[in-house]
Parts: sequence; structure tokens; C-alpha cells
Amino acid sequence: MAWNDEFECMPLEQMQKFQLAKLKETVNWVIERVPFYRKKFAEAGIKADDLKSLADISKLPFTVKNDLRDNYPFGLCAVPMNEVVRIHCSSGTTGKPITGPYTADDLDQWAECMARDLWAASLRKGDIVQNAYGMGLFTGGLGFHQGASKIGCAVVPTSSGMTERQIMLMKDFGTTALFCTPSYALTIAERAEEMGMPIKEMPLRVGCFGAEPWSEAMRDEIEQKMGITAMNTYGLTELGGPGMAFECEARKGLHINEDHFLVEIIDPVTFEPVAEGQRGEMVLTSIQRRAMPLIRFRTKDITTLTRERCACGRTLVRMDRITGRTDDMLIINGVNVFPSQIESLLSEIDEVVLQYLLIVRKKRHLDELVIRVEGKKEVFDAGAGRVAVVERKISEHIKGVAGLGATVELVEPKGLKRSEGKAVRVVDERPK
Ligand code: DLL
Repeated sequence: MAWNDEFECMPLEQMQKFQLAKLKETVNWVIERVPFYRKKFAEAGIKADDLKSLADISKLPFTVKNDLRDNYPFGLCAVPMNEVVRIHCSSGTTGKPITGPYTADDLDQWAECMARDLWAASLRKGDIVQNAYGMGLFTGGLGFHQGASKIGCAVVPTSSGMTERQIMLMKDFGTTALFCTPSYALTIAERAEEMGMPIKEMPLRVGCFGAEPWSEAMRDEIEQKMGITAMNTYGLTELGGPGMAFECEARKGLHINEDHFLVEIIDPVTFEPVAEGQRGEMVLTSIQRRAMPLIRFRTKDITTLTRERCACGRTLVRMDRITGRTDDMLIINGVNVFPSQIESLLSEIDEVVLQYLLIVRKKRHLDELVIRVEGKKEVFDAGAGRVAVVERKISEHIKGVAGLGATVELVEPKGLKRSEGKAVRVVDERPK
């Protein structure tokens, strides 16, 4: 049983009819209320009535992050300020943030999407949940708070940071579910071990993680270190935050809340739609939000879609975990590299833990990739010779599989800065 069987298990044809009606409604809504969209649609010579089928969405112009920046703070807002009841912002650290206004109805929809998400992750009334996503402007904290509250869980809004206190509360309160970024989950697990309070011996049973890229290897590591089931949640500020897509017990991709978000996968170079199962950039349209609906927003996130039947019974389309972004793709001496690719290669080396930092810099005219990764204690105990052997082993592995030359620097255990929110995995020092 899903949280909302009617929509989560709706037959495809019926869902598509619903989506087309909501899409037209939203296109009319923004044309009437947002000068930016009115102008764009007029230039493209398109009206809501021209949308005869969902495929016609490809006639509509894209919206990109810069459109939101250019219209900062509320140029894309489609309702008067007295109908806005909440404003969140993106977690970006440079320049002006992306603003995310909500009407009261938008907030209800968000809580509904999050309840579906957390229900699918097995949360129920009676669970004690520790919400260690940053509480504030970031959509993670309040998004998860509302969803868990709607289900009826006991929510402990710890926010991120103060790791020792997190662990103490987790033990004292008998926390059964943890919400945070996957990198912070590992930070908590490690600190708990150092404190002699292994999470494995606590009642914690499930974690709902997201907000940053992570791999299956990282999932295994979290599950093994904490003795829990780790579930994946996806979302972005522009589309209202987490809860856009979520994993069910089958854990074969993330179900997209399609009655709220229309999804397309395009080739990021030609902008043409790709076939089902093909990798490409995800483009999203919010079809029920009213404060700031976005039409064909280019997420830059790379994934694939599948409509294959899911064992859980939900009919909602599934996306694969995000494997990279079109814009965090590093090009190192002409080789395209995703940090997630390097993470997965590092996970195949027994002598390291998955804490790493990629530094890209110029060495004379060439790009140089430095991979700083933490070695296990026993490697350092065995002396400098052993450290050098492991460094060579890693660089040969990366060269062999990815064809990429890299300088590997093994760092002592706990030598890299731990994250309390989204982990910083790449430092690009090349002149722009
Ligand atoms: O990170 C919303 C969120 C909060 C999602 C809590 C999940 C949990 P932004 O700060 O706007 O919003 O960042 C959105 O983060 O475009 C992806 O590149 C990345 N991202 C989010 N969730 C995942 C995930 C929140 N599960 C950007 N896997 C997105 C991989 C993710 N990347």
C-alpha cells in the first residue's frame, strides 16, 4: 500500500490525461501572471491551446538557472506577495541565491510528496525521526519535517552539525530514522564509533538521504557501518525541494511524483528527447505549484527513466540515481570525468575509506588531477613504503579503467574535513 494509491498507482493513460490538463492550466497561469513567460511564449508563438498531447511540450521554451538569477528575487513569482506563505533559498554559496516562494497550497502539495516519499521508505506513526538536514533556508530541513509530521512520526529537528549531540540524542531518544546528506551520515557513523557508541547497537533502522550525489558503494558503506537501510531522495529548490522523487522498497530507481512534475530527458547538446532508458539531462515542469511554477526547467542532472513495472505496484515512472551533472563534469586533459566515476573506482580499493577530495590544477600547460583519499589505519601503521604502494595501486587502477592519469595522495585517517551538509568533493584551481 502506498501513501496515496490513487495517484501513485494510477494507470498511465489516466495519469497522462491528468498531466496534460494540469500542464495547460499551468501554462495559462504563467502567461497571465509572469511577464518573463508571457514574452517567451509570445516569441515562440505558442499558447496553451496548442498543447494537444504531452509530446507537444517540446514546443515550449526551456527555463534555466540564469533566468531565475536574472529575475531575482521574485520576478518569476506568479502570485502577489500576500499569497506567499514561505520563501526558501538554494544552498548555492556564490552570488545571489535562487528563491523558492510557496503558497499555502504549494506547501500542502510538498508535504504530500514528502509523505509519499517517507512512507515508501517505511516510516510510520511511532517512528522517532532525527532530522539532521540543515534547518532554515535550505529546503531539506523543513521539507522532511513536514512530510514526517504528516505521517505522524515524532520529529526531532536537530538540524545539521554538533555531531556528538546528534549521537547522544540518537541513543537517549531511541531514534529509529535519520534524515541527512549521505556524507553527513558517514560522519555521524565514524564519530559514534570513536565515542564508543556504535550506531549499530542503537534502535536506528532506516535513513533517508539525498541532496548530493552518492553511489551504491556509499550506500553499502552507510548500511554496513550503521546497520540500517539507506534510502535515496531527490529534489531541488527550483521545483520546491526534496520529495520530487523517492525510492520504494524495491530500490530499483526513484519514483517521480508525476502528478506534480512532468519529466523529460533530453540530449544536453541537441536538446532533442532521448529514448526511454537512454542517459540525458533531466528537464522538469511543475504542473501544480502556483507561487513559482517552472516550465521545462533544465536541471543539468544526468539520469535515465524507465516505465518498466515496479515490484512495489506504483506506476509512477522511475529515474535512475543521478550519475552526474552536465556542469560538474570535469574535463581533464580532454577526458570527461564525473566525480561519481572516481568515487566508484576508489570504492574498489580495500585499503581506503570513501572520504576523498579531487583537486584539479594546471601543471605547466597540462591539467593535473590530484586525488586525496583517506587510507585505512593499518596502511599507515605499516609505514611509508606501504603508503606509496597503495598510492601507486590506486593510480594504476584509475589509469587502467578510466584512462585517466592522477596523482594520488593517501591521507591519514580523518585527515579530510568532514561534511555536515553537502560534501565538497571537487576543487578546481585552474584559471577560468
Ligand atoms: O538538495 C533538495 C534536497 C534536500 C534533496 C534534501 C534531497 C534531500 P538544492 O540545494 O537546490 O536542493 O540542490 C539540488 O542537488 O539538482 C542535484 O544535483 C543534487 N541532488 C539532490 N538530491 C540528490 C540525490 C536539494 N538524491 C541539486 N542524488 C540537484 C544526487 C542530488 N544528487
